[in-house]
Amino acid sequence: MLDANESLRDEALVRIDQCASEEEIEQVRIEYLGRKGILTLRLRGLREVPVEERPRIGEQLNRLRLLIEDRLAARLSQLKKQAQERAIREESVDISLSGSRWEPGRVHPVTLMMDEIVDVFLGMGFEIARGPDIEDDYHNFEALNMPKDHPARGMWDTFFVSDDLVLRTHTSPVQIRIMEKRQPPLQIIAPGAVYRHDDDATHSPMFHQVEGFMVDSHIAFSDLKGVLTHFLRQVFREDTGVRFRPSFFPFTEPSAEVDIQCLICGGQGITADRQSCRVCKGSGWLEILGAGLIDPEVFRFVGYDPEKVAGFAFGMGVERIAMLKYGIEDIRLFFQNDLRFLRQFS
Ligand code: 2U9
Repeated sequence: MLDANESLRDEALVRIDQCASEEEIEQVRIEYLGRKGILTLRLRGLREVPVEERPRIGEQLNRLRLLIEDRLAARLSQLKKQAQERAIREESVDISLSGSRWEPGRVHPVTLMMDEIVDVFLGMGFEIARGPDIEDDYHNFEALNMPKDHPARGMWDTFFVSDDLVLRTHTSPVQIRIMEKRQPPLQIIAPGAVYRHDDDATHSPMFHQVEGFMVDSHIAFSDLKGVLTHFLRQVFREDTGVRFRPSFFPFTEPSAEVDIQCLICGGQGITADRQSCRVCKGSGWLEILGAGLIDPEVFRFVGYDPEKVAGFAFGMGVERIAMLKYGIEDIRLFFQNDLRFLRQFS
Protein backbone atom coordinates (compact mmCIF):
# COMPACT_ATOMS: atom_id res chain seq x y z
CA MET A 1 0.00 0.00 0.00
CA LEU A 2 1.17 3.51 -0.78
CA ASP A 3 2.43 5.44 2.20
CA ALA A 4 -0.21 8.14 1.80
CA ASN A 5 -3.05 5.60 1.87
CA GLU A 6 -1.47 3.69 4.71
CA SER A 7 -1.29 6.75 6.94
CA LEU A 8 -4.86 7.67 5.94
CA ARG A 9 -5.96 4.18 7.07
CA ASP A 10 -4.10 4.39 10.39
CA GLU A 11 -5.47 7.84 11.12
CA ALA A 12 -9.08 6.83 10.22
CA LEU A 13 -8.96 3.74 12.41
CA VAL A 14 -7.71 5.76 15.40
CA ARG A 15 -10.44 8.37 14.83
CA ILE A 16 -13.07 5.65 14.73
CA ASP A 17 -11.80 4.06 17.93
CA GLN A 18 -11.94 7.44 19.66
CA CYS A 19 -15.62 7.97 18.78
CA ALA A 20 -17.71 8.14 21.96
CA SER A 21 -21.19 8.65 20.52
CA GLU A 22 -23.39 7.91 17.50
CA GLU A 23 -23.06 11.57 16.50
CA GLU A 24 -19.25 11.34 16.44
CA ILE A 25 -19.41 8.17 14.32
CA GLU A 26 -21.59 10.01 11.83
CA GLN A 27 -19.16 12.94 11.77
CA VAL A 28 -16.21 10.66 11.01
CA ARG A 29 -18.19 8.86 8.32
CA ILE A 30 -18.93 12.18 6.60
CA GLU A 31 -15.30 13.26 6.97
CA TYR A 32 -13.98 10.18 5.14
CA LEU A 33 -16.81 8.78 3.05
CA GLY A 34 -19.14 11.80 2.56
CA ARG A 35 -19.52 13.54 -0.80
CA LYS A 36 -16.53 15.71 -0.04
CA GLY A 37 -14.83 13.16 2.20
CA ILE A 38 -11.11 12.50 2.12
CA LEU A 39 -11.42 9.03 0.65
CA THR A 40 -14.10 10.07 -1.83
CA LEU A 41 -11.81 12.82 -3.12
CA ARG A 42 -8.92 10.36 -3.43
CA LEU A 43 -11.07 7.97 -5.44
CA ARG A 44 -12.11 10.86 -7.66
CA GLY A 45 -8.40 11.82 -8.01
CA LEU A 46 -7.66 8.42 -9.64
CA ARG A 47 -8.28 10.13 -12.97
CA GLU A 48 -4.95 11.95 -12.59
CA VAL A 49 -3.02 8.76 -11.76
CA PRO A 50 -1.09 7.21 -14.64
CA VAL A 51 -3.19 4.52 -16.36
CA GLU A 52 -0.89 1.62 -15.43
CA GLU A 53 -1.02 2.57 -11.72
CA ARG A 54 -4.80 3.03 -11.59
CA PRO A 55 -6.00 -0.58 -10.97
CA ARG A 56 -3.66 -1.14 -8.06
CA ILE A 57 -4.31 2.17 -6.33
CA GLY A 58 -8.02 1.94 -7.11
CA GLU A 59 -8.20 -1.48 -5.50
CA GLN A 60 -6.29 -0.20 -2.47
CA LEU A 61 -8.63 2.73 -2.02
CA ASN A 62 -11.71 0.54 -2.41
CA ARG A 63 -10.44 -1.91 0.19
CA LEU A 64 -9.76 1.03 2.49
CA ARG A 65 -13.34 2.28 1.98
CA LEU A 66 -14.76 -1.16 2.92
CA LEU A 67 -12.45 -1.33 5.95
CA ILE A 68 -13.59 2.11 7.20
CA GLU A 69 -17.26 1.20 6.65
CA ASP A 70 -16.77 -2.04 8.59
CA ARG A 71 -15.01 -0.37 11.48
CA LEU A 72 -17.61 2.42 11.68
CA ALA A 73 -20.40 -0.18 11.86
CA ALA A 74 -18.52 -2.21 14.47
CA ARG A 75 -17.81 0.83 16.65
CA LEU A 76 -21.46 1.94 16.34
CA SER A 77 -22.82 -1.38 17.53
CA GLN A 78 -20.24 -1.43 20.33
CA LEU A 79 -21.38 2.03 21.48
CA LYS A 80 -25.05 0.98 21.35
CA LYS A 81 -24.34 -2.10 23.40
CA GLN A 82 -22.43 -0.07 25.99
CA ALA A 83 -25.32 2.45 26.22
CA GLN A 84 -27.80 -0.38 26.71
CA GLU A 85 -25.68 -1.99 29.42
CA ARG A 86 -25.36 1.36 31.19
CA ALA A 87 -29.13 1.89 31.04
CA ILE A 88 -29.79 -1.56 32.47
CA ARG A 89 -27.28 -0.92 35.24
CA GLU A 90 -28.59 2.55 36.11
CA GLU A 91 -32.30 1.83 35.76
CA SER A 92 -32.26 -1.40 37.67
CA VAL A 93 -34.85 -1.63 40.45
CA ASP A 94 -33.61 -1.82 43.99
CA ILE A 95 -35.87 -4.53 45.32
CA SER A 96 -34.60 -3.98 48.85
CA LEU A 97 -36.38 -0.56 49.02
CA SER A 98 -39.65 -0.55 50.91
CA GLY A 99 -42.63 -0.05 48.56
CA SER A 100 -44.95 2.94 48.44
CA ARG A 101 -48.36 2.04 49.80
CA TRP A 102 -51.59 2.47 47.85
CA GLU A 103 -54.23 3.61 50.27
CA PRO A 104 -57.44 1.72 49.58
CA GLY A 105 -60.37 3.90 48.49
CA ARG A 106 -63.31 4.61 50.75
CA VAL A 107 -67.01 4.90 50.28
CA HIS A 108 -68.04 8.58 49.98
CA PRO A 109 -69.89 9.91 53.07
CA VAL A 110 -72.96 10.77 50.95
CA THR A 111 -73.07 7.19 49.65
CA LEU A 112 -72.65 5.86 53.21
CA MET A 113 -75.56 8.01 54.42
CA MET A 114 -77.69 7.06 51.41
CA ASP A 115 -77.03 3.34 51.98
CA GLU A 116 -77.93 3.69 55.65
CA ILE A 117 -81.22 5.43 54.81
CA VAL A 118 -82.07 2.93 52.07
CA ASP A 119 -81.31 -0.02 54.39
CA VAL A 120 -83.91 1.10 56.93
CA PHE A 121 -86.60 1.25 54.23
CA LEU A 122 -85.54 -2.10 52.74
CA GLY A 123 -86.05 -3.48 56.25
CA MET A 124 -89.67 -2.26 56.09
CA GLY A 125 -90.29 -3.99 52.76
CA PHE A 126 -89.75 -1.06 50.36
CA GLU A 127 -88.17 -1.76 46.97
CA ILE A 128 -85.68 0.53 45.17
CA ALA A 129 -86.54 2.28 41.90
CA ARG A 130 -84.42 4.53 39.73
CA GLY A 131 -85.03 6.89 36.81
CA PRO A 132 -83.27 9.31 34.45
CA ASP A 133 -81.45 12.43 35.73
CA ILE A 134 -82.76 14.32 32.69
CA GLU A 135 -86.54 14.40 32.90
CA ASP A 136 -89.31 15.78 30.75
CA ASP A 137 -91.50 18.59 31.97
CA TYR A 138 -94.46 16.23 32.29
CA HIS A 139 -92.87 13.81 34.77
CA ASN A 140 -90.95 16.42 36.76
CA PHE A 141 -93.81 18.93 37.13
CA GLU A 142 -97.06 18.39 35.27
CA ALA A 143 -97.99 14.93 36.61
CA LEU A 144 -97.06 16.13 40.10
CA ASN A 145 -99.90 18.63 39.96
CA MET A 146 -97.80 21.59 38.79
CA PRO A 147 -99.20 22.82 35.47
CA LYS A 148 -97.07 25.04 33.18
CA ASP A 149 -96.70 28.58 34.57
CA HIS A 150 -98.06 27.47 37.95
CA PRO A 151 -96.45 29.56 40.72
CA ALA A 152 -95.67 26.38 42.70
CA ARG A 153 -92.91 25.64 40.16
CA GLY A 154 -91.07 28.58 41.68
CA MET A 155 -90.29 26.33 44.69
CA TRP A 156 -87.61 24.73 42.50
CA ASP A 157 -84.87 26.71 40.74
CA THR A 158 -84.73 24.53 37.70
CA PHE A 159 -81.86 23.80 35.29
CA PHE A 160 -83.36 23.57 31.81
CA VAL A 161 -81.81 21.29 29.19
CA SER A 162 -84.35 22.43 26.57
CA ASP A 163 -87.89 23.85 26.61
CA ASP A 164 -89.23 20.43 27.52
CA LEU A 165 -86.30 18.79 29.36
CA VAL A 166 -84.93 19.58 32.82
CA LEU A 167 -82.36 18.18 35.22
CA ARG A 168 -84.79 16.57 37.66
CA THR A 169 -85.40 18.82 40.67
CA HIS A 170 -86.53 15.86 42.80
CA THR A 171 -86.79 12.08 42.39
CA SER A 172 -90.62 12.23 42.43
CA PRO A 173 -90.80 11.57 38.64
CA VAL A 174 -89.40 8.09 39.37
CA GLN A 175 -92.56 7.33 41.35
CA ILE A 176 -94.78 8.73 38.57
CA ARG A 177 -93.08 6.42 36.07
CA ILE A 178 -93.58 3.42 38.38
CA MET A 179 -97.30 4.16 38.83
CA GLU A 180 -97.72 4.55 35.06
CA LYS A 181 -96.45 0.99 34.66
CA ARG A 182 -97.69 -0.84 37.74
CA GLN A 183 -100.74 -1.21 39.97
CA PRO A 184 -100.97 -0.92 43.78
CA PRO A 185 -100.01 -2.15 46.30
CA LEU A 186 -96.67 -0.36 45.87
CA GLN A 187 -93.99 0.41 48.42
CA ILE A 188 -91.05 2.10 46.75
CA ILE A 189 -88.08 4.33 47.49
CA ALA A 190 -86.32 6.45 44.86
CA PRO A 191 -82.76 7.41 45.84
CA GLY A 192 -80.62 9.54 43.53
CA ALA A 193 -79.06 12.82 42.47
CA VAL A 194 -81.21 15.89 41.92
CA TYR A 195 -80.36 19.37 40.63
CA ARG A 196 -81.35 22.88 41.66
CA HIS A 197 -79.91 26.28 40.80
CA ASP A 198 -78.81 27.03 44.34
CA ASP A 199 -75.33 27.29 45.85
CA ASP A 200 -74.40 28.23 49.43
CA ALA A 201 -73.38 26.58 52.72
CA THR A 202 -76.62 24.58 52.93
CA HIS A 203 -77.54 24.23 49.21
CA SER A 204 -75.64 22.54 46.42
CA PRO A 205 -76.58 22.62 42.70
CA MET A 206 -76.38 18.81 42.77
CA PHE A 207 -77.45 16.90 45.84
CA HIS A 208 -79.10 13.60 46.72
CA GLN A 209 -82.57 12.68 47.79
CA VAL A 210 -84.33 9.64 49.03
CA GLU A 211 -88.02 9.86 48.30
CA GLY A 212 -90.51 7.14 48.94
CA PHE A 213 -94.15 6.28 48.72
CA MET A 214 -96.68 3.65 49.65
CA VAL A 215 -99.93 3.17 47.73
CA ASP A 216 -102.68 0.70 48.60
CA SER A 217 -106.42 0.63 49.17
CA HIS A 218 -106.41 1.87 52.77
CA ILE A 219 -103.36 3.98 53.51
CA ALA A 220 -103.82 6.58 56.26
CA PHE A 221 -101.75 9.42 57.70
CA SER A 222 -101.05 7.19 60.70
CA ASP A 223 -99.18 4.77 58.38
CA LEU A 224 -96.97 7.65 57.29
CA LYS A 225 -96.34 8.64 60.90
CA GLY A 226 -95.42 5.09 61.86
CA VAL A 227 -93.04 4.51 58.93
CA LEU A 228 -91.24 7.85 59.28
CA THR A 229 -90.99 7.71 63.08
CA HIS A 230 -89.45 4.23 62.84
CA PHE A 231 -87.07 5.46 60.14
CA LEU A 232 -85.93 8.51 62.13
CA ARG A 233 -85.41 6.48 65.30
CA GLN A 234 -83.23 4.01 63.38
CA VAL A 235 -81.03 6.71 61.83
CA PHE A 236 -80.87 8.97 64.89
CA ARG A 237 -81.48 7.97 68.54
CA GLU A 238 -84.02 5.33 69.45
CA ASP A 239 -85.81 7.79 71.75
CA THR A 240 -85.72 10.75 69.33
CA GLY A 241 -88.81 12.96 69.59
CA VAL A 242 -90.57 13.38 66.23
CA ARG A 243 -93.17 16.00 65.29
CA PHE A 244 -95.32 16.53 62.21
CA ARG A 245 -96.00 20.17 61.34
CA PRO A 246 -98.63 21.22 58.75
CA SER A 247 -97.13 22.40 55.47
CA PHE A 248 -97.90 22.57 51.76
CA PHE A 249 -96.63 20.69 48.70
CA PRO A 250 -98.43 20.65 45.34
CA PHE A 251 -98.30 16.83 45.18
CA THR A 252 -99.47 15.94 48.70
CA GLU A 253 -102.61 16.84 50.66
CA PRO A 254 -102.47 17.13 53.60
CA SER A 255 -98.74 17.85 53.77
CA ALA A 256 -96.35 17.98 56.67
CA GLU A 257 -92.83 18.92 57.53
CA VAL A 258 -91.25 16.48 59.92
CA ASP A 259 -88.93 17.61 62.71
CA ILE A 260 -86.78 15.71 65.17
CA GLN A 261 -85.74 16.90 68.57
CA CYS A 262 -82.46 18.78 68.34
CA LEU A 263 -79.50 16.39 68.51
CA ILE A 264 -77.31 18.98 70.22
CA CYS A 265 -79.51 20.41 73.00
CA GLY A 266 -81.85 17.40 73.28
CA GLY A 267 -84.86 19.60 72.50
CA GLN A 268 -84.19 22.09 75.29
CA GLY A 269 -83.29 24.98 72.97
CA ILE A 270 -80.46 25.92 75.32
CA THR A 271 -77.09 24.28 75.81
CA ALA A 272 -75.37 23.37 79.12
CA ASP A 273 -73.72 26.81 79.22
CA ARG A 274 -77.22 28.41 79.19
CA GLN A 275 -76.68 29.76 75.66
CA SER A 276 -79.39 29.49 73.01
CA CYS A 277 -78.63 26.33 70.95
CA ARG A 278 -76.75 27.26 67.77
CA VAL A 279 -77.94 24.25 65.76
CA CYS A 280 -81.73 24.53 66.30
CA LYS A 281 -81.57 28.28 66.93
CA GLY A 282 -83.24 27.81 70.28
CA SER A 283 -86.37 26.07 68.94
CA GLY A 284 -85.41 22.59 70.18
CA TRP A 285 -86.40 21.06 66.79
CA LEU A 286 -84.63 20.29 63.50
CA GLU A 287 -86.52 20.08 60.20
CA ILE A 288 -85.54 16.78 58.64
CA LEU A 289 -87.99 15.82 55.87
CA GLY A 290 -91.24 16.56 54.08
CA ALA A 291 -94.20 14.26 53.58
CA GLY A 292 -97.93 13.95 53.05
CA LEU A 293 -100.78 11.94 51.59
CA ILE A 294 -100.53 11.76 47.79
CA ASP A 295 -102.81 14.38 46.19
CA PRO A 296 -105.82 12.83 44.34
CA GLU A 297 -104.81 14.89 41.27
CA VAL A 298 -101.52 12.97 41.06
CA PHE A 299 -103.43 9.66 41.06
CA ARG A 300 -105.64 10.93 38.21
CA PHE A 301 -102.51 11.74 36.12
CA VAL A 302 -101.27 8.14 36.37
CA GLY A 303 -104.73 6.67 35.77
CA TYR A 304 -105.48 5.50 39.33
CA ASP A 305 -108.95 6.05 40.81
CA PRO A 306 -108.48 8.31 43.86
CA GLU A 307 -111.69 6.86 45.30
CA LYS A 308 -110.14 3.41 45.37
CA VAL A 309 -106.50 4.02 46.31
CA ALA A 310 -104.68 6.13 48.85
CA GLY A 311 -101.02 6.66 49.57
CA PHE A 312 -98.40 8.60 51.39
CA ALA A 313 -95.13 10.04 50.10
CA PHE A 314 -92.07 11.60 51.67
CA GLY A 315 -88.82 13.17 50.63
CA MET A 316 -85.51 14.01 52.27
CA GLY A 317 -82.12 15.48 51.38
CA VAL A 318 -79.33 12.97 52.06
CA GLU A 319 -76.62 15.62 52.57
CA ARG A 320 -78.84 17.50 55.04
CA ILE A 321 -79.35 14.37 57.14
CA ALA A 322 -75.61 13.62 57.11
CA MET A 323 -74.88 17.24 58.10
CA LEU A 324 -77.24 17.05 61.07
CA LYS A 325 -76.06 13.60 62.09
CA TYR A 326 -72.33 14.41 61.93
CA GLY A 327 -72.41 18.15 62.71
CA ILE A 328 -71.14 19.25 59.28
CA GLU A 329 -71.71 22.95 58.75
CA ASP A 330 -71.05 23.38 55.01
CA ILE A 331 -72.59 21.13 52.31
CA ARG A 332 -69.75 22.05 49.91
CA LEU A 333 -67.34 19.92 51.99
CA PHE A 334 -68.99 16.84 50.44
CA PHE A 335 -67.97 17.86 46.94
CA GLN A 336 -64.55 19.49 47.41
CA ASN A 337 -62.88 16.08 47.79
CA ASP A 338 -60.50 17.23 50.52
CA LEU A 339 -59.11 13.92 51.78
CA ARG A 340 -58.79 15.29 55.33
CA PHE A 341 -62.60 15.56 55.33
CA LEU A 342 -63.40 12.35 53.43
CA ARG A 343 -61.05 10.18 55.56
CA GLN A 344 -63.18 10.83 58.64
CA PHE A 345 -65.93 8.55 57.32
CA SER A 346 -65.76 4.85 56.67
C1 2U9 B 1 -95.22 11.38 44.17
C2 2U9 B 1 -96.09 12.05 44.98
C3 2U9 B 1 -95.64 12.74 46.06
C4 2U9 B 1 -92.56 13.52 47.78
C5 2U9 B 1 -92.40 14.52 48.85
C6 2U9 B 1 -91.51 16.10 50.09
C7 2U9 B 1 -92.77 16.07 50.62
C8 2U9 B 1 -90.45 17.01 50.55
C9 2U9 B 1 -88.19 17.73 50.29
C10 2U9 B 1 -87.44 17.40 51.49
C11 2U9 B 1 -86.12 18.08 51.46
C12 2U9 B 1 -87.23 17.65 49.17
O1 2U9 B 1 -84.68 17.32 49.50
S1 2U9 B 1 -85.70 18.21 49.81
O2 2U9 B 1 -85.56 19.56 49.43
N1 2U9 B 1 -89.28 16.85 49.98
O3 2U9 B 1 -90.65 17.85 51.38
N2 2U9 B 1 -91.31 15.22 49.07
S2 2U9 B 1 -93.65 14.92 49.85
O4 2U9 B 1 -93.88 13.49 47.40
C13 2U9 B 1 -94.28 12.79 46.31
C14 2U9 B 1 -93.41 12.15 45.52
C15 2U9 B 1 -93.87 11.43 44.43
C16 2U9 B 1 -95.69 10.63 42.97
